[in-house]
Amino acid sequence: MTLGLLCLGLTLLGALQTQAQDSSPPLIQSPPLSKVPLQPDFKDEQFQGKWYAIGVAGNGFQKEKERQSNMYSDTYELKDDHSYNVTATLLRGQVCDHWIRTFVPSDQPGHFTLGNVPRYRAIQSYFVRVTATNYNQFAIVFFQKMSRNTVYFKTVLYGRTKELSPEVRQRFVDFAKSLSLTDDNIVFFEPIEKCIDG
Ligand code: DBH
Repeated sequence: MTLGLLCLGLTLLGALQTQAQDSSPPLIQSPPLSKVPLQPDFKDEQFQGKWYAIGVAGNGFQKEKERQSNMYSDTYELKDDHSYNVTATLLRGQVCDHWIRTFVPSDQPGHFTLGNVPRYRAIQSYFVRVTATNYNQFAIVFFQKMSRNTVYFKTVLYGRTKELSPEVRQRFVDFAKSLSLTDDNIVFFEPIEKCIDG
C-alpha cells in the first residue's frame, strides 16, 4: 500500500516535470482591437503599391528563431470593390514565392478582414488595422489572427524603401512595447535584393 502510493507519487512527479520542460512561456495576450490605434482619415488609394517589410514584432515571434530572416515585400492593389489584393513576395531558399491574400474593408477605414477565410485551414478569424502611415515613407500595421483557439498578433513596420530613419524604427519599437511585447519579440529583417527588387 505504502509502496503503491510512493510509486504513484513518483510517477506524478515525473509527469509534472515533463510538462514543465515541454511547455513554452505563456503567450502575451493580444490587446482588444478597439485599443489598437487606427490611422485617422485612412486613404486606401494612397496606401496602394509596394511596401518592404522592415521589421515584425508579435507574440509568436522570438528574435533567436528569426535571426537573419530575409526582408519580404507586400504589394497592395485596390480592386473595384475597394478590397485589396495583397501579394507577398518572399525568397524561400533559392526561389521567389508569391502569395496572394484579399483584405476586405470593414466598418472603419483602415480596418480590414481577411477575405475567403475558409480557404485557410486552421484560421478562425483574421483582422488587419493600419495603425499609422504617412503613405510615402512608412506604415505600421497590426494583424491579429485566431488559429486553433489561440489569438496571435503581430505588427509589421513597412517602408517604401528598405531603410527607414532611426526615429521611425524607434516609433515602431515603442508601439510594439505598448502592446506588452519585449525586445525579444521584435525582429528586423535582413535587406536583400533577390525577388523583392524591381
Ligand atoms: O499573418 C500571419 O500569419 C500572422 C498574423 C498575426 C501571424 O503569423 C501572427 C500574428 O503571428
